[in-house]
Amino acid sequence: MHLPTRITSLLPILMLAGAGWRVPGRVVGGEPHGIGPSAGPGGTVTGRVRFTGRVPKNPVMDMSAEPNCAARYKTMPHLQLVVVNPNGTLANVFVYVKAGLPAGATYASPASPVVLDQSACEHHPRVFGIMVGQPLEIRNSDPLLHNIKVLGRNNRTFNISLPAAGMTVTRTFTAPEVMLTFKCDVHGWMRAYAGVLPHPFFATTGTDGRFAIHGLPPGTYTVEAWHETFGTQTGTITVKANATATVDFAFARP
Ligand SMILES: [Cu+2]
Repeated sequence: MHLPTRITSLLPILMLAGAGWRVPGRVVGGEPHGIGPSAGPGGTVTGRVRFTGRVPKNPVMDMSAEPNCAARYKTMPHLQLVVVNPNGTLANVFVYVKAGLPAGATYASPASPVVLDQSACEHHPRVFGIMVGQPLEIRNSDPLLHNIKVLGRNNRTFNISLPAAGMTVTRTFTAPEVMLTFKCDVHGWMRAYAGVLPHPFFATTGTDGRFAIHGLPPGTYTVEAWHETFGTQTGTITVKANATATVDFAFARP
């Protein structure tokens, strides 16, 4: 793996900076990264994803096999299997247009990468969308080895070793797939999920449980909401030009 000289020279500094880094063990809601890339003028689909019922407790991560990770936390963090926001909504829900786009329409993928960071022995973000052909920059911000494995059904499976802080590798995906699973061979608790789509009409809920998908041509669409623990739900929505249509979802503990 090629490591640029500039990064190599920074490694000792990055490793020193990482050595004193401690993160309180708390449930971190999804970042407010919920807006998918805009596809120009058109209608908007927006909504929120509620959670009903008793909030399940996420198990504590077992970092006993990796003291270097455990040392980063004052108290052990919890798995992020279900992240319910204080307002009763659900974070880390991937919402996307599943059907209804004009037949034969194609959409250019952005040149700007989506970044998947390995930080404090977790993937960040945990749930995200990316277009077919769009670069995914996989980065290690920890001064220890992460081995990122992608388990694809439609895309080729790969396995990337990033042994030091500051290392990055870029990959692209060739086919739509909802969802691709990312794991780390070294740290069994690490998980991330990517929705790979041939269009830009997707978003992920964050700390407010909301999503917004912009730039849809007028039409009737099937919109799907995916959650790693609760599965999928679909809704049907009609979008008019320059107008906002709302579709809400609600997941409950089975
Ligand atoms: Cu790892």
